[in-house]
Amino acid sequence: MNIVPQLQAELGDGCVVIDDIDTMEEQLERAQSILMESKPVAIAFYPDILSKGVEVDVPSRPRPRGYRAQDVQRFVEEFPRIAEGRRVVIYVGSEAARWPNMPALTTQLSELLQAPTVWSVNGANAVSRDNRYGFGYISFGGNDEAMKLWRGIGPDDCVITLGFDPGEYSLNLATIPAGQVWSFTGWTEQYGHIAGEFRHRVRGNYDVVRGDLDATLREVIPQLARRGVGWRPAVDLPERLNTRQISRDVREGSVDFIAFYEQLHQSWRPNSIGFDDVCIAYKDRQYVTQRPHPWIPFHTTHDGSAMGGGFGLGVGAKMADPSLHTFVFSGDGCWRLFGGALADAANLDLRLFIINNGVYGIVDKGLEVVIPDVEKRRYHSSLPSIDFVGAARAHGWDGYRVKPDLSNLKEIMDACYETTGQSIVIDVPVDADQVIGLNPRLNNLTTKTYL
Ligand SMILES: Cc1ncc(C[n+]2csc(CCOP(=O)(O)OP(=O)(O)O)c2C)c(N)n1
Repeated sequence: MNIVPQLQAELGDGCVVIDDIDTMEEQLERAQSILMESKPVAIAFYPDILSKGVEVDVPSRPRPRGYRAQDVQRFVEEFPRIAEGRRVVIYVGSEAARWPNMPALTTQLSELLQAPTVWSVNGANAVSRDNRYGFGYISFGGNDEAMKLWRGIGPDDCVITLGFDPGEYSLNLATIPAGQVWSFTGWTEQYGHIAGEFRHRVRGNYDVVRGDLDATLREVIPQLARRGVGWRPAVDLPERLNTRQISRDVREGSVDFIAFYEQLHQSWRPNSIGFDDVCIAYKDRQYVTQRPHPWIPFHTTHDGSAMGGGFGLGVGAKMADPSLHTFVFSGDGCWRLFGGALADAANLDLRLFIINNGVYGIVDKGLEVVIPDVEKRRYHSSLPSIDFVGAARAHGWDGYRVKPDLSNLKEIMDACYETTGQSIVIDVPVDADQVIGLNPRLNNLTTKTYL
């Protein structure tokens, strides 16, 4: 099977084919420059290349960093006048999470502008949990306060986007109905852009401030502070970001998934990283925890949304930096897409939680909305159960099953933070009917689209 045309179709220049050993350095340099633009790369080697010995020297060449001075100048001049007396909302997207020190910078900006702040699930990594102006995650698995705020935005409001996640899971394909949007970005060819911009996703005025987000904010914040930012209406700051009542009454043998995530949130230790696969974890974790944790950035796979991708990200992260405590949260359905690869990752010290609810849960709950008249057995969503601890051991991993009352979760987390060299599967029994994070995407879906 030739997968190169498929990779070229998906990644364009990011598909680097090495078919001539003499041009390998050049090709790897090209791959590096694409990665420096935060874009994905797949390298395909012809088989006869793989069998040759070669010395390559491709030194790391960081891309030039900075911001466009005239954009910053214009913003600091115009902002106080345009935003005078108006509410300013900050939206933090995943681009912001690329740069160091962003949690401190976003807090400074929120404080300076007295701006309620929301974030996409990957943008959360650029937000501090101590940001008083934090209203929460929006859209898929979004917090109630953040959703109320975001849905209430209208022509009188201004929005500052730090990065722009245009996808279905972050903006639900909607345009931002604010009267004024300033889009801060250092990227020019982002997914979903038109001519390097997101003007088509904004109802009112749209201005771009170009530059690396950390460099731009380090310039903008002191300049605005000196000039003054004008008057703004007072904002009531929420302490708790959720208001829905969710049943804690779960099927016998299952954990209360809210309590599970609350306890996990207290258990993280420094130098951790987490990945959520395409399962309820990628909407329920952020709903329950509300704010990011400083010791564990989390990345979810909602952009491609291909089940099993979270496992690959976890393997990649661990191989790139073995010192990172690496946690993957996947579903019992997703397992079916990577289970055969387990033996190859047995000695990676990976930690894999299987959120085991016995169904393709997102599909099962989604179809109730999309095709309400079809009887449930035709969803084909129930999954024959697997002994995940047994399967883990059979593949050279260790395995644990979380007790319904969570009484062994502390012991499991202690084991997760021991670096023994052996990977661990943790089976988490969950009741599929305990619906926690919401899925606003469902309202867009019809029988002509795919879940
Ligand atoms: C490769 C792939 N196939 C199908 C889908 C559609 N899909 C989205 S979520 C989902 C169910 C996932 O099931 P599971 O891993 O058990 O997680 P749960 O939703 O139950 O938490 C499916 C089939 C997808 N996103 N990717």
